[in-house]
Amino acid sequence: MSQALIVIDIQNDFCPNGALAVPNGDHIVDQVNALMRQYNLCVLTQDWHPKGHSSFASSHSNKDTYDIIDMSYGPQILWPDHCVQNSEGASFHPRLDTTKAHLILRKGTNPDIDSYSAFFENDRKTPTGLNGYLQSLDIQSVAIVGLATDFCVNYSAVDAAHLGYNVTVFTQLCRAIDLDGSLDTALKNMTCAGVSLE
Ligand code: VGL
Ligand code: ZN
Repeated sequence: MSQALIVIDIQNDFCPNGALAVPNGDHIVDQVNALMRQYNLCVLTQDWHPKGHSSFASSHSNKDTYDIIDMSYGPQILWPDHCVQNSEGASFHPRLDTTKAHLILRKGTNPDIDSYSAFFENDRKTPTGLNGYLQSLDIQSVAIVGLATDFCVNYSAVDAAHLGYNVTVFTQLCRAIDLDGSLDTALKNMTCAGVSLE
């Protein structure tokens, strides 16, 4: 059975001192590098927002970071400006071994829609193309690691399970933002969707 490893958003802005720092986000890098050597197919995702992205609190008047607003596609948490295209914060962590990547998928590029999942934007229907890519290579199983457990890893894993992949998330190789219990909710969502948490 063909397997792929999907490495989610190991970027400077999600690591200590980054704009949307995930506690200990950088602690997983060396083990993720080692894990990539065990897979024949590795996909890296990169959160890649244009300046003024609609998911940034700074793009809305009278809104604070972590407020939730109603977008046409549903509720959206407002984030600090992060992973702005071509910025240092959007670059991969300097120790991440990007030479192992077969595909680097940039997401969140549409100014009007956020994209947590590697498969669909937050409207839950605009595809990123990753499903077609994996299908064309006859991949049936995916393992997922990276940042953050409760947002981009969670959404990617749940979508992958719904698309019919066998999905494993290596939780030790993920780190969470954990806003208002979001980590617990994410772990439950993933389990409900049939994702194996290891
Ligand atoms: C992420 C919030 C906003 C993530 C990306 O990678 O989990 N979270 N953009
Ligand atoms: Zn983002």
